[in-house]
Amino acid sequence: MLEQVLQALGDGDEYVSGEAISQLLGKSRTTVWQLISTLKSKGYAIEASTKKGYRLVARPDRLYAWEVVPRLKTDWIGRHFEYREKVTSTNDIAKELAQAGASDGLVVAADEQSRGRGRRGRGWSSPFGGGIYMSIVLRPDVSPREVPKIALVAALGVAEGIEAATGLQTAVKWPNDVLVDGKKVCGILVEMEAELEAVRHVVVGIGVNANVSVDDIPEEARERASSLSILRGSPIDRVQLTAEILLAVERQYVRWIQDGFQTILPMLKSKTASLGVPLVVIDGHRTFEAEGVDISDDGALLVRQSDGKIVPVYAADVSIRNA
Ligand code: BTX
Repeated sequence: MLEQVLQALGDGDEYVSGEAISQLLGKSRTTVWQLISTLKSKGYAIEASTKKGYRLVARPDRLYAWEVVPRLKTDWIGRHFEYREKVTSTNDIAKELAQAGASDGLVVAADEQSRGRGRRGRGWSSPFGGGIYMSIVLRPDVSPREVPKIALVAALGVAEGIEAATGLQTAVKWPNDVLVDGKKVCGILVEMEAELEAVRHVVVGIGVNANVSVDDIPEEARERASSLSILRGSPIDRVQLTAEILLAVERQYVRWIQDGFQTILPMLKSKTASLGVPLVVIDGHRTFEAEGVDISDDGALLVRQSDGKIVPVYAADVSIRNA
């Protein structure tokens, strides 16, 4: 119903009479007035004039489903969009919904996370309204061994989406970060539930520092991380960014499923900041210096150790070493 009132109000160029909205909705003037009050309580600035009616002056910077869904250009990802103001972690909610049978492509988004998660038990700072915190439920018909590739497929999509929405140049840091000007602006956390040979569902959690301020980036990460608004020098429209990211992630995901990882690889390699540069690799308990050489057909990062030997790394933490 709120969505319909917003549609009736249009882009706010003109006043729309209460009578017109009431007719459009088939509801009483009192109901229209109540809906307008609800919209105001959700952050919409609406001018009311007894003679002219209502005029939408400003929309809140929120990831409400009725804001995001009309701007989606995807075929199926995000068409079912669950917005929550504040959650522990969108990955947790997405996982619960997936276990309860949520369909392929469901997106859970929130404006704040109290326990945003990174990889290996690390945290992801998720201040209110600062970032995009969302999780996509996917049900790919692939073997669980293939699933780690999804982080790369998603990272490529997010990188493209950020470029489309902001005009900033992006790079992918293997396996799950997106960088702008060498700074981490996005992290991706892929979690799955699987049986021996079949994937039940995958949850792709995407955290993007859109309008996050420096103070909200954990101190230990400040040197290596930033936000899109800081790097571009102007605020980011999170709704538009969300729509562009979902479109590009869907495009790359569909290419991977239909045409195979090889079709993604050239693009991925050309966008990967981890190749041809000195790296520090933390692989389990082993930390070593190496040079990024290539990404293999199975998504591993191939690195040249100091003894010249080229080895694959699969689930490591890799940082680019300042020469
Ligand atoms: P990661 O393990 O690669 O990165 C986590 C590390 O990054 C932390 O240890 C910290 O040093 C640093 N860090 C924490 N918060 C930020 C931030 N906002 N910006 C930059 N650096 C930061 C990356 O893990 C995966 C993150 C996924 C986040 C999404 S948000 C939606 C979904 N829900 C959820 O709980 N996680 C995912």
